[in-house]
Amino acid sequence: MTTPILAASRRTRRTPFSARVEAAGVKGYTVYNHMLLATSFRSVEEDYWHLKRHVQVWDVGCERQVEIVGSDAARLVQSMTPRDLSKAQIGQCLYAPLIDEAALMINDPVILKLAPDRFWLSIADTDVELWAKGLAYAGKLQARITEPDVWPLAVQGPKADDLMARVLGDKVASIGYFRFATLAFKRHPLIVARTGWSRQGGFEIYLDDWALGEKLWDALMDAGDDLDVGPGCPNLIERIESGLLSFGNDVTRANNPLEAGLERFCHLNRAVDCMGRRALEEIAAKGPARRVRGIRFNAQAVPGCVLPWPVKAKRKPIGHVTSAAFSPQLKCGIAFALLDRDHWEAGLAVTIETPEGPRPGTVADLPLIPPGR
Ligand code: THG
Repeated sequence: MTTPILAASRRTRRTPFSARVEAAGVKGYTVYNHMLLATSFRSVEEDYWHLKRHVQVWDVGCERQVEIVGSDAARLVQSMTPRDLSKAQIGQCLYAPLIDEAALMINDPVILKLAPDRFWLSIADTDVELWAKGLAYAGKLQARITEPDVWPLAVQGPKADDLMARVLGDKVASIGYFRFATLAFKRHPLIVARTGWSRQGGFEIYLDDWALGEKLWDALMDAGDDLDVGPGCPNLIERIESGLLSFGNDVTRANNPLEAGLERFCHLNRAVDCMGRRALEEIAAKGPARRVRGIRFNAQAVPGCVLPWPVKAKRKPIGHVTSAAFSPQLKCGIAFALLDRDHWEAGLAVTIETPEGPRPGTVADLPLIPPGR
């Protein structure tokens, strides 16, 4: 069998860090927001241990920014999410589900409030720019919507604070969780946030000057020799252990935020003027029909392969697995699964129909590994 290759073109856009990612020996890519995103460097499991022990630099330039500016910007952003943004502060990052009029998920970005009338939606893999432009046009809103030239670079892992201080100064220590500040790199101001798609701690640097990309990458790599800094990317094992949902995999356009387990970001008891409010209230009143849950299952290894996999209880279909991996820490298979009501309680015995045959498992709460363990 020949190994399929991903043919790059203008549509699979590169980032200012792409040449460094290639030089570092990237082993695989996925496509995210029409851009290349690395999936492993050494192996997913080696990358996992390195991320949990040291510090990694990730090219997450594919986390595109949808910039919304104007006198109606705040109103437009609020209309897209059930999370209450009325008390959001400048300098705050807010993880927020975006929903349509039927309360179905559009995306799950991190929203950065840059000014009272200026926001960045740091998006997952759907075309939020098109959605927002359509809403602004139809609603005759004063809002300019663009995808600016900004490419986030994440620095993740337990030694991220040390490495960041060496390159961007001691001020990084004072950035709170889900807050951002503007710091200088070679006299160029950059937005730096304490966020990132792992639970190992770290930052994201929002690079807005292509020419500085390789200089920033090299500065981080050169400053961290003794910290065992290395290239990395969002890690499948770590993110399942930590309960970080992947839009398009674990949550899709067919799901609402209550099914996704994002009720803590749905403020239906407040005066939130969100277009999906009515629909979401109806779903909340009945309770969601299914939910994203964790599963632990018997396995020595979990090969990367085509999902979803059926999940059964007492031989009856109750849902499907949307992401799976072998957890070196828990020493078993771990998965996200979308499970029907009445079959999602923790401890329920299930069977997962993997491509290699049925495997016994147990439903578990998320995250599968609580923070700090
Ligand atoms: N960083 C930035 N942009 C992004 C991502 C990111 N865009 C795409 C994707 N990731 C969006 N998805 C998520 C999912 C979860 C989180 C962040 C982005 C996350 N969640 C915290 C948690 O679940 O523990 C909750 C955060 C909170 O309490 O507000 O971090 O990673 N720039």
